Amino acid sequence: MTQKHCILIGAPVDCGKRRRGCLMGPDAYRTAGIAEAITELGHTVEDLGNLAPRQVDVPAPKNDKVHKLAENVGWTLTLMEAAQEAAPRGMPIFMGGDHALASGTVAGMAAHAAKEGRPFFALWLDAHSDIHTPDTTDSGNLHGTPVGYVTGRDGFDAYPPLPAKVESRNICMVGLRSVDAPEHAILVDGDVELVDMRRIDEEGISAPLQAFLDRVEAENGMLHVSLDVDFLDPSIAPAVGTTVPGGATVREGHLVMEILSDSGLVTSLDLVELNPFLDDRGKTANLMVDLTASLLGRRVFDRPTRSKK
Ligand code: Z70
Ligand code: MN
Ligand code: MN
Ligand code: MN
Repeated sequence: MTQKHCILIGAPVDCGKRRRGCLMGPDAYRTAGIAEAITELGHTVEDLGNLAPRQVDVPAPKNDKVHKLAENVGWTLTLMEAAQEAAPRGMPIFMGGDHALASGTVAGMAAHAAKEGRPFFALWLDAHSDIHTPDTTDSGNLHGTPVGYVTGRDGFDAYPPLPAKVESRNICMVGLRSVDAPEHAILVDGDVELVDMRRIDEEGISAPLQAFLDRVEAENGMLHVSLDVDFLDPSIAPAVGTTVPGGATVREGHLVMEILSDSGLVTSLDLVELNPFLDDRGKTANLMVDLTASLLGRRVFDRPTRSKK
């Protein structure tokens, strides 16, 4: 694959839910050797260190369950700006941090794509759909809302105005197995591409992914990948606050990353929801780094591997 300049951006966001620990994520990825794994593949790496949220005042949320609104808005501002600063220079890799960070990274990357005059697509690898709004969330955890924000749903008045709305038909969610009722209601009437675990079991993970990538390619789109640890099965990726059984296997995870790598379409990546406090001797951090390496071209063999008769 062609050489990339990868820009590591530490986003120790821990305000998107109550259970703490994701703030240690960026350093766990560094400890697991993310920079070395990338340079080994022939790419260059720059590490911007860990960012901090902008300090902002916000009005009290209508829904009093909402947790740490001001800090979430502050991170959104910081990361929206960081994405737009980094994107013209290389491939940003946002090391989370919980999934609330995607409000900033996705909005920022969408703004960058709009500036380039290219359509923007997002691949959401997650057990959850994260399409709540601050009004519909029952948990009050804003890591369940980034897709709601970037698609321009109502209820985000405290957040910065979106520089560029993401078209819901340009989002593909893969790995779904935990969707709340208000999210279900939006999704069944909408045009987000939905690949739940049943569809993966019946069709395999490659066919629906390839169909989405064909669209991205046909439209010369930019593609952001948002990888939530809970996309993976908790038996192989235990370092996550919300474990949902029945997730992707090691092999499905790598296959997705290899197909993405072959496509050459990915322009930015989030690594989210890693809680190193819950890990088992670094196994989840190591797996996330291995998946990143597959996305950036690591292979056992280049295809085809069948013997030539
Ligand atoms: C649920 C909520 C969520 C991630 C959990 C869960 C949301 N829909 N997102 N883990 N990444 O609380 O809104
Ligand atoms: Mn998520
Ligand atoms: Mn999730
Ligand atoms: Mn809920």
